[in-house]
Amino acid sequence: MTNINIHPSKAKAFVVINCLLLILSICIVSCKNDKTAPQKSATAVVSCQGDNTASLTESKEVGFFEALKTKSPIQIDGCGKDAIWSSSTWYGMNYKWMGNQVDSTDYHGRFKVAWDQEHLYILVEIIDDKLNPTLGDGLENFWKGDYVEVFIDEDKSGGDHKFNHQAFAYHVSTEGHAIDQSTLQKPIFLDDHVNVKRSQEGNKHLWEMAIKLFDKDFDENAPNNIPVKIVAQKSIGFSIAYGDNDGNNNRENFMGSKKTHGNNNDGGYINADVFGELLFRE
Ligand SMILES: [Ca+2]
Ligand SMILES: [Ca+2]
Ligand SMILES: [Ca+2]
Repeated sequence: MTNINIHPSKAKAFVVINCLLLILSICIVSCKNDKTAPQKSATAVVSCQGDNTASLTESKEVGFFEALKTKSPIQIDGCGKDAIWSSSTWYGMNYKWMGNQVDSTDYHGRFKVAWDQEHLYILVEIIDDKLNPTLGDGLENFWKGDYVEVFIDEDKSGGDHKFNHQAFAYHVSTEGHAIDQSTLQKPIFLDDHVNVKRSQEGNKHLWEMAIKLFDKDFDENAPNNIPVKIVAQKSIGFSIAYGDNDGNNNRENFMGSKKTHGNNNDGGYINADVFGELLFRE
């Protein structure tokens, strides 16, 4: 038997180093677990919102908007700090489609649009006094919580799209999902179409999105649908809206980017005829 005498200060250092190694290994494991977690990302808790100025917001009754091309891909982090955003126009999404009149503390919404070959980018700024999770009452109530709805008709054909994919009504949830009705008449996740991150400062919420455009041949059962490349001077059917729920278990207001949106101003999820228009410019 060999006796090893270790100086007490060295023994202390040994214990401290072992503890640090243990903490490091736990951290590495939990980071790995995060990568494989099925949940979509929620809110960025960091304070990172870019445009705090009360810059002019343009409202467009007929819902015609223009997007400028970004020279570099936009970083989707909910921060809105990319260069293209500072040179893009704020458009209003404050036409009351459904519900009672709101004041600017209950709801106020505006958005910017930009593009590159791969994506339509949208920066949405919402003032909302109470944020309710979209899927708090289950997937079947996907339109009842707070959410941003993005309407896209890639070929501007108009027409019925309720249970087909010749146009889309993406219900972008607070949990980061993109939901629309399937051909089997059930809500499904189309998360591959919309990459979204949110940030929050007080009652102001930024939703930053990169959206791939899919045409009428999109097949929800096929693994490899190919998005459409965006080019200058292309235009698409487009509207955007916010469903505001402040805790009454329903959509209390539906506020949109265009003065009217079809039957009862709730025609967008059924008929692409009612959408406005978005033009991609250099
Ligand atoms: Ca509200
Ligand atoms: Ca279409
Ligand atoms: Ca709300």
